[in-house]
Amino acid sequence: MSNPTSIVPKRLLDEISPSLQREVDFFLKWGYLIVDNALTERQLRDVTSAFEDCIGNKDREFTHQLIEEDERFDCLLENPPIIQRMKAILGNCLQLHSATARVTRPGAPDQPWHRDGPWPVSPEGTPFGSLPGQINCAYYLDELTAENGPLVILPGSQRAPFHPPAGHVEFGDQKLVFATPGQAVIFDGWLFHRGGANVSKTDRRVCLLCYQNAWMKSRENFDSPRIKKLREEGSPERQLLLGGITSW
Ligand SMILES: O=C(O)CCC(=O)C(=O)O
Repeated sequence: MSNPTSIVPKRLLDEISPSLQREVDFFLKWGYLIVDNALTERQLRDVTSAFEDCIGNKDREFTHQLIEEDERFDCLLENPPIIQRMKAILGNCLQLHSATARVTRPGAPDQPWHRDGPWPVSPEGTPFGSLPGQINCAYYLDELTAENGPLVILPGSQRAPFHPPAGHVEFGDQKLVFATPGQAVIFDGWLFHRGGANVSKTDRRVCLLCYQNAWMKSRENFDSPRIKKLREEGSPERQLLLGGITSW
């Protein structure tokens, strides 16, 4: 694959509205954002039925190649309410880090606290301004409850210069996120987070689309058949998102 520089955005950041700026400020401070109406009813129906066909009835917990699974997941790739916020936070040079789906079956225990990457953090970043920058976007397809397991986060922990504790101890200022289908929860990959135990009788399903700057290494290798086709036929933005620039 050659590197088509024509797909590189002309500007790193666009002007943003005062209300979007408030969301960016909230995200930078607390490390998460809840986006209402992130999916239309139609998109939610399509994604949920694709999830059931591909993963729900199968004997597996994850797919790490969500976009490869079914075209009904394509709407998650460049979903305007999410991409608009990702660009306002990360800038216009966006690339997909990974697209995953996870099903937490009845009886699954609490996840341990974790961050999504191994890189160290300093609250101020480096003098040059770099921080590990990877933002996850979780679309829960089932309403999160105390029974099926909320998303548990520790707001502000994305800048903590230490790793999360082992296990799933309770923090006094942790937050339980009871997301509803159609919402999206955007969170900094370095935020301490974990999924709660599922003590209900039904599956708990989530799609996780993770974004980063296009100059970072991704987890997706972007060479599977559907991804290649989507990239070849896609807009410059989609080409960049799907790894159109392979090396510098
Ligand atoms: O299941 C959840 O709510 C969070 C999933 C998660 O953090 C992960 O898969 O790394």
